[in-house]
Amino acid sequence: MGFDVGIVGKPSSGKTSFTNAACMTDFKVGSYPFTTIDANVGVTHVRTACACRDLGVEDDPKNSICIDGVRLVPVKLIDVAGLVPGAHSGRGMGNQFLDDLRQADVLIHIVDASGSLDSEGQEVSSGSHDPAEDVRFLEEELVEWMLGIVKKDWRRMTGRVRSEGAKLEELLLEKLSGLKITRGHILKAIRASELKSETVDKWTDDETRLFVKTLQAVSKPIIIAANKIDRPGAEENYERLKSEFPDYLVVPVTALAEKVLKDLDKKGTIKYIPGDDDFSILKEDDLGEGERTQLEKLREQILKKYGGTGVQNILNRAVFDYLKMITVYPVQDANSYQDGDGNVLPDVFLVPEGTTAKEFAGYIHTDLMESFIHGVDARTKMRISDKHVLKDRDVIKIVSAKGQK
Ligand SMILES: Nc1nc2c(ncn2[C@@H]2O[C@H](COP(=O)(O)OP(=O)(O)OP(=O)(O)O)[C@@H](O)[C@H]2O)c(=O)[nH]1
Ligand SMILES: [Mg+2]
Repeated sequence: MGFDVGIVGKPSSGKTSFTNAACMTDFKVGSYPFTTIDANVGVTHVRTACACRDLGVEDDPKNSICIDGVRLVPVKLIDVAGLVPGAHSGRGMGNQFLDDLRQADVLIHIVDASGSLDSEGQEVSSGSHDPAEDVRFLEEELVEWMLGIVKKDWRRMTGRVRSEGAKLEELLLEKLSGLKITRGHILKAIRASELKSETVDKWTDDETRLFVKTLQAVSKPIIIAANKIDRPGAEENYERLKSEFPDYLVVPVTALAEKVLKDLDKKGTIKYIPGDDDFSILKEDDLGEGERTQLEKLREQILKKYGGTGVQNILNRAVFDYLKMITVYPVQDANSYQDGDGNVLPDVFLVPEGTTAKEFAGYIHTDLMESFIHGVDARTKMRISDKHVLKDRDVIKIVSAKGQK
């Protein structure tokens, strides 16, 4: 199972900087709008406590990384072109970037919290732009985009529901499946909007819009990165964003600081684990006087104050709080926690909360689900049935009729 996080926001808000910091990529960053045109795709990680620690074993991670008992699980980021008001009707880079977001499971909205860019990404004097406006217009654009897709062939579709008794959710599913929208998302959105699918031909424009807005919130929830938190005025705006949008998750972020720390860690100058609220200096001599002062400032004014640079924090919250994922470790030997090649706890999967043992087998391989016999909880060595609901950090062996994993 892969998870895709869409990185969205107006031009120059720091989307590519965030992606580079998270993925250690080198995509082009620039202080002028529309530096990014074609989407950049990178791989980063969410962090969780690794099962190796409580099992007391040394692990050999394959599909992920383990540093000092912290397991880093890969997720994909899609960094798209900047979005300007009216994009759905072709302004700026238009709709293309929206199409790049089809595969996203969750969106991180990179907001310039310093308020020094207008809604088109052009520099204005610091603090003169209200970032709350950006939050509103981005959602508006997404809803318009989805509405355009839903409304296509609307009359014919609603006619089929009325005269042929076709199911609205099935017709919508066909239209929207390319957007990673599931039947569950559609049903949830109809319910939450208090609408009836049988009478869809009588929905008013406002009701249809409400349904699409709910569908967007359910299928591609937005969380907000108050980026450039290191800049003057950003803290105030961050506080205001939190109080103006109590239903959103707003996380203070500095993509710039995260990149600095990771680069120094890569060089071996400091030790910094992404998401930590501190670092240690390993090679004092590699740092000039100015650099040391900058680093100390970063430690006090960012890491200590906000509990980290926010890059890792927002990714973790997107995957674990919003998408409600848990981590499960498949093994072939329930006693040694190894795969067939002797690797201890080689893989970890992100699966939705509520996943059963049999569904988990399906995530590993379709064959394994089809020939599923039972599972074994490697922590307790107990047999588990197909319907057994897995917990976070479970270590599971699947026993199937077609060989095992
Ligand atoms: N101070 C500070 N500057 C940042 C931060 N993140 C990005 N920047 C700067 O903001 C400018 C724009 O960064 P990009 O990452 O290219 O922004 P973008 O959103 O990808 O822009 P487009 O691709 O044009 O839409 C660059 O000058 C970055 O150095 C941050 O956390 N703090
Ligand atoms: Mg960019």
